[in-house]
Amino acid sequence: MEMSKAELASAAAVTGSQTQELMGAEVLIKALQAEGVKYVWGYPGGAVLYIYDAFYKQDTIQHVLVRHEQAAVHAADGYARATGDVGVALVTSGPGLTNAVTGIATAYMDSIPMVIISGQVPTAAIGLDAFQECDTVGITRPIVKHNFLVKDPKDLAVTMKKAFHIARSGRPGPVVVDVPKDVSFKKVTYSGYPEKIEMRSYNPVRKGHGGQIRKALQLLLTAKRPYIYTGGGVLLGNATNELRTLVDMLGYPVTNTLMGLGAYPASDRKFLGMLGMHGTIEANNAMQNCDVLLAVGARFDDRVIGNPKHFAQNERKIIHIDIDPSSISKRVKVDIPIVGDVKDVLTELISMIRESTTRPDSGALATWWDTIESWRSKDCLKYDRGNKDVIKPQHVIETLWNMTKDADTYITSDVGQHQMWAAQYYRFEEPRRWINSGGLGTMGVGIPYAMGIKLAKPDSEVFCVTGEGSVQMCIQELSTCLQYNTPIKIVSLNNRYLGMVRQWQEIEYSGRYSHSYMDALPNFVKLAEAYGHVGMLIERPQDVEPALREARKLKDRTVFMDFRTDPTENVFPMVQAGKGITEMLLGSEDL
Ligand SMILES: Cc1cc2nc3c(=O)[nH]c(=O)nc-3n(C[C@H](O)[C@H](O)[C@H](O)COP(=O)(O)OP(=O)(O)OC[C@H]3O[C@@H](n4cnc5c(N)ncnc54)[C@H](O)[C@@H]3O)c2cc1C
Ligand SMILES: Cc1ncc(C[n+]2csc(CCOP(=O)(O)OP(=O)(O)O)c2C)c(N)n1
Ligand SMILES: [Mg+2]
Repeated sequence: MEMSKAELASAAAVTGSQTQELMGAEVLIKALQAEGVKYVWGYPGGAVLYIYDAFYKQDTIQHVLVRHEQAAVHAADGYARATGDVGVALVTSGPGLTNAVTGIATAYMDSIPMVIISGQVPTAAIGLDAFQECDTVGITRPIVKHNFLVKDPKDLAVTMKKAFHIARSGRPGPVVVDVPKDVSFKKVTYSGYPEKIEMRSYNPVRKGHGGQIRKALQLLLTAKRPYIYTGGGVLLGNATNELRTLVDMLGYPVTNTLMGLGAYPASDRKFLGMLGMHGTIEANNAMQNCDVLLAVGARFDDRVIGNPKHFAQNERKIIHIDIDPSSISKRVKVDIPIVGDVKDVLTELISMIRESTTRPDSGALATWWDTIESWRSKDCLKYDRGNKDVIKPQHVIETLWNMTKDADTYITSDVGQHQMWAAQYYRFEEPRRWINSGGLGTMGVGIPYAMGIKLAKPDSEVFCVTGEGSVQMCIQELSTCLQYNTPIKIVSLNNRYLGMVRQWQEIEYSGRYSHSYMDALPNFVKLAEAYGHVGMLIERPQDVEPALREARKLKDRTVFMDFRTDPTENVFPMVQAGKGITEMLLGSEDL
C-alpha cells in the first residue's frame, strides 16, 4: 500500500521518549522517511548489508532491486524528472559505485535532483586497499553537485538533511552520501530529523534583482524581432504556467531546447519547434536573426548555438534568467543577467508588464511574424510519408503521437537518431512528459527511465523510444520490469545501425562506416518472451498502427515492439560540426 508523504514523515518521528538508540542504518531509513521518499532503486553488497537489514525491518519505503547499478541511478533519475521529487538510489562500495557513475554523470549534466547512497568499507580500512574499496568521493567529485563521506553516525541525520536540501534547491543536481559499514552499524542517540538546515557556504538566490528585471522589461518591450529561448530550467523550476502567461501577454515567438520540450505547448502557433543541431529552420533562423533574445533556464549549449563565431555575427541583446550564476556568460556574452529562480523572476516580470503602459511594437512584430512564417512554410520536417515499402522511423513516432496525444502519456528515449525523431515528431504539450538524456547523451537510459516512471505513475502509459543499439545497454532491466509489475511499451526503431554514428560517418567521414553496423543482433521477440514479456516484429508500414494499437491494449504487459525501419534514413535538419545554426542541411539532396 502506498503511503502519503505525511504518513512517511510520521514514521520517521521519534516514538515514546524523546530520544532513541538507533543503528546508523536505521537513522538512514528515518531520514528517507522524513524526506517523504517512497521508492529507492538499489543493489546490495557487503558494505550496505546493515542498510539492507534496516530496509527489511520497515514497510514504508519500497526498495526496487534492479539488475545493474547503472539502471538503479537511471530509474531514480527518470522518476525525479517525471515527478520533480528527489530520486534516490542505493549501491554498495567499489564496483557498485563505479557501475553507478554513468547514471550519476547523466543526472549531473541535466541538473536532476538525486541522492545516491553508497556503501563504503569500514572507516578503519579506508585507504588500505580493502576489499571492494574505491575512493567514492574522489571518483564522483566532478560529477556531483556535492558529496559527503560520513565518518560518524552522529552526523548521519544532518548529512542526509543537507544532501536532500542541496539536491533539490538552487540548480538541482545529484548528491552522493558515502556511508562506511561501521557507520551504518554503530548505535547513536537519535533525537529526530532536523527540521531546518543552515549552510553558511550555500545559499542559492531565488529572487531576481528588481532593477535587472525592469531593464529586461524595457528591452523586451522595445524589441523589433524578439525571441524567447527556453530550456530545462523552466521544467526544473516548475514555471511552465508563468512561461505560458508571459508568451501570451507578449505574443512573441518561443522555442524550447531538447531539455525544455513541453515547457510550452507544441500545438501553439507561437511555438517554433526545437532549436539547435536538429532544430527547425524557423527556430534556428529566429535565434540568429532576433534583436532581443530572452533566454530562460537554458545554457547556450554547443548543440544549440552552433559555431559561436557565426552566432556572434548578428548583433542581438541577450537577457538571461538562470539560477546558477556560473551558467551566465559562460558560452555567449549576456547583456542583462538575472540570477534567480525562473518562477520568481517570471512572476515579477509578468506583474511589471501588467503595470506598464508600454506595449510591444505591433507593427514590427507583425513583420517579424511574416518572416518567421516564410521560414515555417518550408516545412522542414517533411519526409516520405506515403512510403509503402519500408517503415520510415518518423512515421512510427508520428503514429504514436496521433494515437496517444490525448492520453496520459510519458515518452522516454535512448540516445541516437530515434531520440531526435521522437523530439521532432512527438509534439509535447505538457511539462515532464519527455524524459531523455541531453547533456551526457547516455545510451541505455530508456528502459530504466520508463520503469522508474511507471512505478510512480502506474495509471499512465509509458513508452520507451529506443534503438537496437541503445536498448542493449540496459536490457537486463526487462527482468526488473517483470518483478515489480511495471508494464512499459518499448518502441524500438531497429535500423541495424548505430544510426547516429552512421549518419556522421556518411556526412563527415565520406561514407567510411567504421564499426557502426550492428551484426548478430538478438531475436528481440524471443528475448522479450524469455524475460516473460510480449514481443512483436513489425516489418511493413501498414502494420505500424495496428501493432501500436495492440500493444496499448495489453495494458498489464511489457511489450517490446521491434520495428524494422529504413536503415539509410538520416535526421534532418542537421547543423554540421563547426557550422552556424542557420547553415542547415535539410535533406539528403544537400549532401
Ligand atoms: C544526439 C543528441 C543531439 C542533440 N541535439 C540537440 C538539439 O538539436 N537541440 C537542443 O536543444 N539540444 C540538443 N541536444 C541536447 C544538448 O546536448 C543539451 O543537453 C541541451 O541543449 C541543454 O538544454 P538546456 O540549455 O535547456 O539546459 P539544461 O541542461 O536543461 O540546463 C538548465 C539550465 O537552467 C538552469 N536552471 C535550473 N533550474 C533553474 C531554476 N529553477 N530557475 C532558473 N534556472 C534554472 C540551470 O542552471 C541550467 O543553466 C542533443 C543531445 C544529444 C544526445
Ligand atoms: C554510452 C554511450 N556510448 C556511445 C555513445 C555514442 N553514440 C551516440 S548515438 C549512438 C548510436 C545509437 O544507436 P541506436 O541506439 O541503434 O540508435 P539509432 O541512432 O540507430 O537510432 C552512439 C554509439 C553514446 N551516446 N552513449
Ligand atoms: Mg540503430
